[in-house]
Amino acid sequence: SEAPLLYTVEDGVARLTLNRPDNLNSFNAELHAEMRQALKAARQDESVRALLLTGNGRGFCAGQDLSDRNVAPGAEAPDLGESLEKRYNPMLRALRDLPFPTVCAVNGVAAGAGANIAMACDIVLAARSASFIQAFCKIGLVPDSGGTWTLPRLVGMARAKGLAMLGDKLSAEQAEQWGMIWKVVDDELLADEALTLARHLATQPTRGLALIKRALHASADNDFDAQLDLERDLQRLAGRTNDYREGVAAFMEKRKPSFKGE
Ligand code: T3D
Repeated sequence: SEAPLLYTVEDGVARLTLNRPDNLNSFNAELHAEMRQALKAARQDESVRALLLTGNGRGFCAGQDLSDRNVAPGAEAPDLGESLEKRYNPMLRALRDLPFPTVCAVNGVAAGAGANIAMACDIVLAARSASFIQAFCKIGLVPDSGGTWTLPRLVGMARAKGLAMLGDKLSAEQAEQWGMIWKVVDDELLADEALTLARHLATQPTRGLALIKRALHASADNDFDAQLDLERDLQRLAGRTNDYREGVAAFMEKRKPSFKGE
């Protein structure tokens, strides 16, 4: 297919596949528009209880399509602030705020915004041959798409600075060892394992999982005391869900729970 993004919903999983393989699924205006639509559709579709993001071809995503930027001598400088404000930032907010789990299957190189979009997902699996590159510094830019927030929290400031200021390629295995991603998977198993994981998550207590995300996201800016208060508030909500009732009942009756995401 020629569409820059493939979107399907099956078994409670919205699958988004970046599909500009000839330039490693880099983002142009068209792909941005389709991502915006797909994230909105996934959020609004009540059958969707998990999202799976991946890429077609040998790369996951090479970030901004640099062939879309006119840097000829004498050309007016493009307003990259506007690009972030209008395109990247809304995409990252929409992705991170989804009220169900997001899984990223990093099938190949993830560079620039591509690396940081992956890290904005809840669970990141990467093919053994995949890699992560904070490519921004090599072209005079700043890591965006949340990278300056995500990276130091995942790998610590020393490693965040090294990655962001050197732009070295980080192997998937190193990324796993550093706690930047959840897990490395053999290349030929990645697609299946990621789909199985997303399908599993789509059968779990969706509202509880959404509250877990809220709590963990908020922890970055809260002290211990504030976080205890937040846990109280969110647990109150979780305790009112049908899935909590079902989970406890199934445990007591020694049977498998059947969660409805309510
Ligand atoms: O502008 C704004 O809106 C601000 C926001 C910025 C967000 C950002 O993401 S800035 C960072 C942009 N990305 C990069 O700087 C990464 C550029 N790409 C690379 O460094 C390398 O391609 C990779 C390390 C990712 C992969 O290297 P390799 O050797 O495996 O592949 P390759 O040969 O470089 O790339 C394959 C093809 O994809 C090639 O095209 P060709 O020669 O076959 O016609 C290459 O030009 C194209 N490609 C790769 N990345 C991009 C790209 N084309 C346009 N934009 C790209 N980002």
